[in-house]
Amino acid sequence: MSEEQKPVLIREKMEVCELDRVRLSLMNPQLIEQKKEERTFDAAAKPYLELTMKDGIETVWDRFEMQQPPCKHCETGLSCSRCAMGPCRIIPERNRVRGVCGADADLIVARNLLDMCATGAAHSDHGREIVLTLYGIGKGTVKDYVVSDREKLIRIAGEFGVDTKGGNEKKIAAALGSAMLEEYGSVKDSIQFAKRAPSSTQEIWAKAGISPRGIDREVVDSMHRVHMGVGADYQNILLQGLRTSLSDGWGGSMMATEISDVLFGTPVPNESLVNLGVVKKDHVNISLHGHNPMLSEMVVKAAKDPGILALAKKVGAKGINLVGLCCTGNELLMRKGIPNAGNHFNQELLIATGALEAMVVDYQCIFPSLPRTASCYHTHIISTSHKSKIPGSYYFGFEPENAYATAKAIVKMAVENFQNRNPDRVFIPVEPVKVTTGFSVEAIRAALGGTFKPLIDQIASGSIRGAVGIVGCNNPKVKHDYGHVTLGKELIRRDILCVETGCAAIASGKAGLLQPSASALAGPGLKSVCESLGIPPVLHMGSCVDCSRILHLAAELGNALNVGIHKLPLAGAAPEWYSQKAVSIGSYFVASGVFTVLGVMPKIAGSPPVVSLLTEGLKGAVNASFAVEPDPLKAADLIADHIERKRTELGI
Ligand code: BF8
Repeated sequence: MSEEQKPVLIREKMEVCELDRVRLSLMNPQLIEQKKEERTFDAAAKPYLELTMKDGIETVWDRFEMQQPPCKHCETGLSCSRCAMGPCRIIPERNRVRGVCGADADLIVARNLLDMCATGAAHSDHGREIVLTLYGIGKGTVKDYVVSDREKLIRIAGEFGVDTKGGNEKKIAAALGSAMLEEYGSVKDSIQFAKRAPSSTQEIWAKAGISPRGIDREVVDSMHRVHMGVGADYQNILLQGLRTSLSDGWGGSMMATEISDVLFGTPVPNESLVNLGVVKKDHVNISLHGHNPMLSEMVVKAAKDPGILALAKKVGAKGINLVGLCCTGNELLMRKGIPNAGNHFNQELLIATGALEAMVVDYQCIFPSLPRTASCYHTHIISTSHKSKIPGSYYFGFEPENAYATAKAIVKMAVENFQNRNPDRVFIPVEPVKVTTGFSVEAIRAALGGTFKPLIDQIASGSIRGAVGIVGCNNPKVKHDYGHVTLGKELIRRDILCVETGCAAIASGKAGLLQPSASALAGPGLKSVCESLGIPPVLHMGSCVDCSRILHLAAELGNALNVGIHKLPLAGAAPEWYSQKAVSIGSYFVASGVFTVLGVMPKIAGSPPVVSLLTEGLKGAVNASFAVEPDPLKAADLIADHIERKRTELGI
């Protein structure tokens, strides 16, 4: 691939802004003021929300309103369009109690949920691309990436039984890459990283028949079961959901996390900035949005190219300012200290700064409507994944083998677009907030002096009551960031340590909870521990695949105490979840023994037996269950009660 690589415009560039504006700009000023407060808790987002409403630029909240009221059958999981005899809906009052195939409400709800879980677990494929790159480095076909954490490469290779004698890095990379690629579709009945879990947790999985196998196998198994005429028992279907999610958490996602660390460095605590104020008026601004660090890391490298920097000066910019968004933004924030512009619901508002030359995306959580939003400004949407082509975007085929040249072409295109910026529309009225991030499992262990014992001692003494993983997204059913921030604040006030990933972590960052000074908001026990270690009471552990770091941390604590994860004073929460991936993540938390509270009701209310199984019945299989609680203060009560129960059972 030459440096002359040119993008392909996927269908015509969207020029729809004016159409949207006629329709949306009918709102009166009072209504705009009211909606601004109702829609977001993110102070930096409010002026942009006001601007988009005044200018009639469509956002996720407008589309959510357009979709109201929802179909109540779909909302409760009681619609099925799985086969060509349908679509079917269960409406008992109209005597529609079974679909054409004979499936009842419980089966339809369970199949829909398994479908969602397996779709979510398939995000593990992101890990495969990273592992393929490691393999390519070993084989010499990939030249633009290197091993950055050799110690971790050798440690993980040891876990996989790869011969590391002689220390030939390429040989080890090829052998580990091959072993991990094999892991995806393995014929073995277990996966390697599941052995990190405490033995009693592994025994629980074996007894329940959900010991995770390779992710490809579990996803195909799930798809087979939801095929018409295969799975007919809702309980059996839901157990497969747990198994599939485990193969994501302890398999695909864990491999993504660990090999990303090998290639790009294991995160250590570092400082940076978050919110929409990270955009710079006098720089070329490029946002990196999506999930896979392979693209964003290479763009970081390309943005330092002297020729490109000279071009930026030539077009009148002071330099190139990269900002992260969503989870690839989390990866850059953790490893490189690249500022982060925000989470899921900041993506459209970032374009409304009027100062964004390009939004570069790979996949997951990218609104398909972004080119429409961008058509209101000079911003280019640049897509890069053959899996995620977006009409109205400029597409570059990004592959590990052509990574640097492609990244350079992308940055060059963004720099050249600086001249098309309208300075009168640049709007950056907010200041960014400081954050401390980078708490990998290794970094937490190092901060504690090389062992988890001090943390365990603090939990045993009661200074810290327990720990909670707050994860997941934004959802217009919840005021943007309100669920994450309110829950986090309430838990730390009760001396419960929070570890966070994904959009939840960014929400906390924007609210100031990722600063060591936030320990002032914590209860006395947690406050004194945080002050003595100089850490925030909410620890940023990374992106959504890095929920596997939370599993790993829980496993380390369980192994240190020689108990299953379900016995520990831990919980999970997803206050604003929306995606299929979040269903998989919540499910692997529960399947691993972690009580998990959801802030948004899944589409299951149409089957009381399914609701009962997920909120109670699962305790019999995995010693943990889900709860649904939209009010974050009440969710904090549920979590604190659970943690105290676990403490009592442990006798601490
Ligand atoms: O993978 S938290 S909105 S960006 S799905 Fe998406 Fe949700 Fe954000 Fe990260 Ni995760």
